[in-house]
Amino acid sequence: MVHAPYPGKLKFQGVPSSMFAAAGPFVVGNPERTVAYLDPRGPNEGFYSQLRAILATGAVRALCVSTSTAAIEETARIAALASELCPESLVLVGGPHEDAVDHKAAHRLPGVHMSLAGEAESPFKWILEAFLERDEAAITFVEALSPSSVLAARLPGRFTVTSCSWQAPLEIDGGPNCYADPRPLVFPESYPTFDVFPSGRTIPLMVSRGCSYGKCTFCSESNRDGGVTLTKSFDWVEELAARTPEAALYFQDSIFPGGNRTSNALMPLLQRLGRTWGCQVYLPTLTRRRVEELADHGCNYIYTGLESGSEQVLRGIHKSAVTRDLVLERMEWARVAGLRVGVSLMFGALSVRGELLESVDSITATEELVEDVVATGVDVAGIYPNVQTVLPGTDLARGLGSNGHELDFYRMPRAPVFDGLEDGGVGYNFLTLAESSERRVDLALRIAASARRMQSLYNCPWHRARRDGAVGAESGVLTTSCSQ
Ligand code: B12
Ligand code: SF4
Repeated sequence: MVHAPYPGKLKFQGVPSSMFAAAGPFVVGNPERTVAYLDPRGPNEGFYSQLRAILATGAVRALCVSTSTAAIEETARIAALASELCPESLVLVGGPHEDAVDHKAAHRLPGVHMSLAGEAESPFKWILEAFLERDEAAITFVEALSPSSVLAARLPGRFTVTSCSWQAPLEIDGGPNCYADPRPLVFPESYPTFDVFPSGRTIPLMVSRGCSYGKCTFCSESNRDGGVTLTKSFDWVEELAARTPEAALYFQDSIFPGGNRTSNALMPLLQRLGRTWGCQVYLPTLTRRRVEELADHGCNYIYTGLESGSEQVLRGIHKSAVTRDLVLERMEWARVAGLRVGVSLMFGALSVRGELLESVDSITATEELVEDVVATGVDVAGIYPNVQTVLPGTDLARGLGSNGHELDFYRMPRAPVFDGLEDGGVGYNFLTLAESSERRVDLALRIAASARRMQSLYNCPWHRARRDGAVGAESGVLTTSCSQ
């Protein structure tokens, strides 16, 4: 399993939860097989020589790649390497890019035999098992696999299968996915360090899927149907924590879920564990009581997207409830409760029609908002400036498409001026979308300068470690030692 390297600046050292979720049922169901993973984070040459060496051993029967859109050119490079070094091995691609994009990877990337979008757990297991039980080359296997044989397997979940030897993708609705619970089935060999927490290690985990708000035009999360799925039980959180004593917990759910079940079951459990923990929040739904509840149960860090200080920009990206007054009120509550905050900003916003919403005035408004946040006295762990990147499957991408900007999500344009930002150096944004004008270039320089200032003033040690290149690769064998 390979988590395709992200060629920009990584916001978090999380665990590749998408990839682990896809692989979980296969790993659990095939204990005699070895499933190894590589998570290089960035596309360094060390990773490619390690991959080359592994593929050249001839021991890899299947290479499964989980890719984001930004990493798609790296995925193409990985598939090409596999074709060259182990042409008989099956190359299977999936992940956030495949889930969202119209043109599927098995039809676009040479060397990819099959790709899976959506709830891939059951088809992933079924395809790999079917391939591994035969002793044949991948191309022979995929050419013999017909859409009707996949349909006949009656696999649960909603997913799309694409084969390089079929004309069109096959969309399947097999009913409820029996693996929808966010409870992890497989685990990495070690966990990363988040310097916002005092402990040496942090366990990233999720107890829900989806976003309770889900309306932001630039976010793929908004387009997932079915709302929020909460885990059925929380007892596994305790087992997970016990695997790494002393580690902090970081809930990487898009938005940490609220409601009675989290208050009555999860919060007391977290308090009992006595670990520090953090989570991601949507400020408009954060009441004063909720802030106190988080702090009283051991939470010491919240991360949130403010995006912009301009009302016009917020309206244009459908996040207008995150007003300046609301932000400052919530920051004051966080200060009183003793919570540290991490703040994400998004410069360079476009409307769904493709008009540039950002201006010198809106940049100034965002700078003022940041100053006002800091002036509340809340403990700011970091300010993370991004540039809006167009992701496939979003309202933004669809709107741009109907306004004459059909984007090829297999080609990632670069904007070196944004390389220092968290997001922006890779992909389509207001600068790389079309011919750039002098006004857009000036604005880009202004954004880059503003972002640099914020980063130098307010960034936490964890950010500095990444900037200095301290983020290493992660690799190992997937284990399943928690009770299932
Ligand atoms: C947790 C999380 C992270 C974690 C883990 C990332 C990961 N993909 O595993 C961390 C912190 C590392 C992370 C980083 C980033 N993330 Co993120 N992240 C998420 C989040 C909130 C949840 C992902 C998750 O675990 N979902 C639950 C699982 C079960 O569902 P799933 O992801 O759909 O996975 C299923 C399928 O994709 C498929 N599948 C997955 N992998 C594979 C592999 C194979 C071989 C197959 C066949 C199938 C398959 O099966 C899975 C099970 O059904 C999502 C939002 C979301 N709702 O998905 C954003 C999201 C995936 N992230 C996003 C982005 C942009 C990023 C960053 C680029 C941000 C940044 N600048 O740092 C980086 C990229 C990292 C990288 N190396 O590629 C975008 C991706 C959009 C896109 N089209 O690429 C999302 C969708 C949010 C958004 N903005 O819209 N992220
Ligand atoms: S940006 Fe955040 S709040 Fe908006 S839809 Fe995506 S996950 Fe939800």
